[in-house]
Amino acid sequence: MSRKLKVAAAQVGTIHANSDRAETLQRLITLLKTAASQGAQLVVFPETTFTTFFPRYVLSPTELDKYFEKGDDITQSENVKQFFDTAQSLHIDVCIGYAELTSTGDPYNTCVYYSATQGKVISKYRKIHLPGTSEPFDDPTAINQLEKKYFKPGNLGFNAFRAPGLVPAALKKDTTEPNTAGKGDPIVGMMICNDRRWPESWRAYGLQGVELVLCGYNTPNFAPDLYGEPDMDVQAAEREAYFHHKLVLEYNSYANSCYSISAARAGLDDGKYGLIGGSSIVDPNGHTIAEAAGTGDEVVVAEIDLGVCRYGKETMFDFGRHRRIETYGMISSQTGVIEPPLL
Ligand code: CDT
Repeated sequence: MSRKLKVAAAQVGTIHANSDRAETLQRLITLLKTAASQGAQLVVFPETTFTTFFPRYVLSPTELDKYFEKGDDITQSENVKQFFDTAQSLHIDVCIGYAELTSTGDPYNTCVYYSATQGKVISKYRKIHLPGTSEPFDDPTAINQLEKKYFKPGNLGFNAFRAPGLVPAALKKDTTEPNTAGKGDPIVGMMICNDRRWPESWRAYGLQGVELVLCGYNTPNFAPDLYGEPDMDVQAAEREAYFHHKLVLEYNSYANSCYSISAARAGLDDGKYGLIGGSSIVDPNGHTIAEAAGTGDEVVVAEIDLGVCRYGKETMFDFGRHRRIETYGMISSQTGVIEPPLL
């Protein structure tokens, strides 16, 4: 059964610590309009899209506060309302990341799925795998990633959901059709940046029949205190960062027979903090079918057919037939490594 739709990744180039928020918002709206003009029905934006990637800085509570959107409905936030109003008027769905401060004062690294058909946010995800450290490095030249200091780990789990209005004639709930697998509105899962490196994130969605994984990211091209090989120069580290980014998207899209759309905050922030590009769309066989060319503002578009997800889900990765959960216990009961005893 063919279920075609046009999707896009909106890559966002350099945003400095002192970039004007209103100007940044206009750039995002331009990307939205570009995607719509190319027929995209859904656009994925990066992690913490509306500002620079602030977890790299050591910030006072007052400085930190300005990076967060307050309250429980991002679409009504004064700073960004125009973005969602534009998505509505263009009739385009959006997944976008932001720093969330809830009405009860809890900080999360969050993304939402805004459905133009519904005129509201229909799903929210809060980043579960927060990388980096809780305190800054002693070495003042090291690049920090203070996500564990500034955010709480996500508390919403990996909940897949159906995105209405994207594919024509989607099978509805009251159907008399006994086999609904591979029919109906697209099954979507969201994750944020570092989550994509963890197969657990993908498999949690795979077990819900996910067809489209959406992931925004801020991936440094060079952060030797945090990842890569300690002796790598910037060029080698950057090559490795691109390689691992592509590796995890291609492999996990394949192993869960789903499409994935990833969107980068890219470019050189403040003249010294480099972030990789590589925004892409990957198919259920693990092939990258569209990819950003550079590290600036750029829209990557592809027509996809969710029907293609079926083959893998019904053969190699038919979980119901092939998974052996009686042997997987330690995956959910044990966090760190316990090596076998020495002989
Ligand atoms: N933002 C984010 O999660 N970035 C991590 C790298 C952090 S360690 C440098 C990532 O997985 O890309």
